[in-house]
Amino acid sequence: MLPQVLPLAAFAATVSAHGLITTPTPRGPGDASVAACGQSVVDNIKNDKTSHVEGLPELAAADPDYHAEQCNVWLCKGLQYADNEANVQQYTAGQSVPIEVQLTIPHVGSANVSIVDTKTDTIIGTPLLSWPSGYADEREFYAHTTPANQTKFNVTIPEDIGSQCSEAGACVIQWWWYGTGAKQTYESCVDFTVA
Ligand SMILES: *[C@@H]1O[C@H](CO)[C@@H](O)[C@H](O)[C@H]1NC(C)=O
Ligand SMILES: *[C@@H]1O[C@H](CO)[C@@H](O)[C@H](O)[C@H]1NC(C)=O
Ligand SMILES: *[C@@H]1O[C@H](CO)[C@@H](O)[C@H](O)[C@H]1NC(C)=O
Ligand SMILES: [Cu+2]
Repeated sequence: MLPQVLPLAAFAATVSAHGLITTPTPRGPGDASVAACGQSVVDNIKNDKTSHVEGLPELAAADPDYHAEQCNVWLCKGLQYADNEANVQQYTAGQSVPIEVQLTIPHVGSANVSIVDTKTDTIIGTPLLSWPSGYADEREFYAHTTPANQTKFNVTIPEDIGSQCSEAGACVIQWWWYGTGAKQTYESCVDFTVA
């Protein structure tokens, strides 16, 4: 049943979407995410991969499959590494990594792109890129003048990253956007290792 539902869900996402990393392949849902966060969180994400985090904590808490020690919806929307072993990028320290983001509904606010330690949900070093304000501005969006570098940019893997991200699953590149007026948070993650 699921394969027949997926194309429809993908189509719906292009209509109602807010934002998501499109390149490299971002973390997506699967059985491990269901086991950690529950079916209702995963159904919400499958229905619109680009939607906001707000609402997911309540969905998770009400689900009998929710395991608080495994599911943190404020990190990659709770999506689990175990479902994404086929999507791990291999980088080197100092490498410039091209990233593309799809923005389809704007909500002006702040954003950043960071390397996050998944065990502690903390940013390693400082954000690789940061927009303190003015990200996804409605006026620019509808005038088709959104700066290109909000959706297509390079990040540089820090030279001093060391061995913190040598193991797959230990680190993600997380794109995080908060629409101030909408009070909505969007997260999308890329799994990677640095040899
Ligand atoms: C990254 O962006 C989010 C959303 O705007 C913000 O809450 C967070 O404080 C930022 N983190 C850093 C380290 O700038
Ligand atoms: C993004 O592009 C704008 C111009 O559209 C420029 O002012 C800004 O400095 C650029 N930011 C980065 C991080 O390259
Ligand atoms: C990213 O870096 C590559 C290689 O340095 C460069 O060709 C490309 O123009 C950059 N992309 C953006 C969006 O700045
Ligand atoms: Cu919205």
